Amino acid sequence: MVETMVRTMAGLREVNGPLTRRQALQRLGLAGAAVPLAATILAACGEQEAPPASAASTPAAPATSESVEGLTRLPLPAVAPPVGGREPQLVKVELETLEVEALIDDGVAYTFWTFNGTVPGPMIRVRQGDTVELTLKNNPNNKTPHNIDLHAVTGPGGGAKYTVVNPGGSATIRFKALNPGVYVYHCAVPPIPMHVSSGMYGLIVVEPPGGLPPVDREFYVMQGDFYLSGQRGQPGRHGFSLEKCLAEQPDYVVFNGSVGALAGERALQAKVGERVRIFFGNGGVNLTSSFHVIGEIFDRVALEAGSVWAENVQTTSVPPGGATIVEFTLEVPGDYVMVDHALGRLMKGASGVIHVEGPENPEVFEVVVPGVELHAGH
Ligand SMILES: [Cu+2]
Repeated sequence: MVETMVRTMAGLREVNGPLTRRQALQRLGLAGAAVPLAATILAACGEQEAPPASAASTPAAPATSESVEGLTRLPLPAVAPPVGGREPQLVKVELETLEVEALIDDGVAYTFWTFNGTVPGPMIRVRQGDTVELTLKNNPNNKTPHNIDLHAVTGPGGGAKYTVVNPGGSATIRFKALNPGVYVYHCAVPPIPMHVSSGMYGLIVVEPPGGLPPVDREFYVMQGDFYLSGQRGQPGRHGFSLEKCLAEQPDYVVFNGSVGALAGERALQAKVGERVRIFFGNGGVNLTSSFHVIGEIFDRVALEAGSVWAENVQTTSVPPGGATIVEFTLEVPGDYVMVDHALGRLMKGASGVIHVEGPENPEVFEVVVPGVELHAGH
């Protein structure tokens, strides 16, 4: 049996729109909460309150500002459906590389290099023992050759050597998914750090026989660090800074391609009583993530997305080119903020929200005498 799993832009969830800085902060809970949230965390660490991500204190670099009118954030990729209990089969996957200019922050555009126009690229989901036939197309409007290295591939270069395609071209490889787990895929055309840190990464989930245990909700989140010409928050159109990349000093560290990509109307949604699973990957290209959900404890974590599960974990380490699965049950309603707990990166955009609705649960959490509310005013 041959199942075709061709992924196109039309199959992706179009949920993005331009946000003002205040809207983005509000959606992050930052206008009244995300800056205070950061302030609270920093205060708890004995640090001074830092300015928000875009409040660059240094003068803007010249010659990068042009209008970003008409540009929006990238659309978000969907979670691929579970494999279930089926037998191994041939699975066909088609990816297209797209170089696309989009907002990484309010008023700040970056030329992303992508798989299928999203950051991360589409989630590929197969069963252990499947043979995957992967076709990589390079959009004719692109300027650069691209390829793909999948960490789920057993073979030279993870497929990269034989999938280099010029604009307008395509290449196809077949590989057997030998090992279960969650694996990063990425472009590996030199300069590799430029391709990867411009957004060319995604996850391939290889489920074990019988599939992963069912949960109520699944989410797909990837962290990435971005290095721009010009300053963080500087309005205009920006390219890539190799100098900053090699110095490992990103302007932005974000989940799913932009500041506020998973906040406000685009926050992840769940209900009290549900069990959720996050497939979390780190595209990097440089920073290791200390992945944490504020106000939750991971009931179990697939360490480095391998076959060993740890229980009752607060923060899990996810290296560049690595991934994890975290699972937890939601007992109390509210907004739960996903962060890289290297919290300086919070000011560079590394947060996203899980919005949980449902009845209060005073046995688990109750406000007895509230403190004062934090306000964003300075
Ligand atoms: Cu590339």
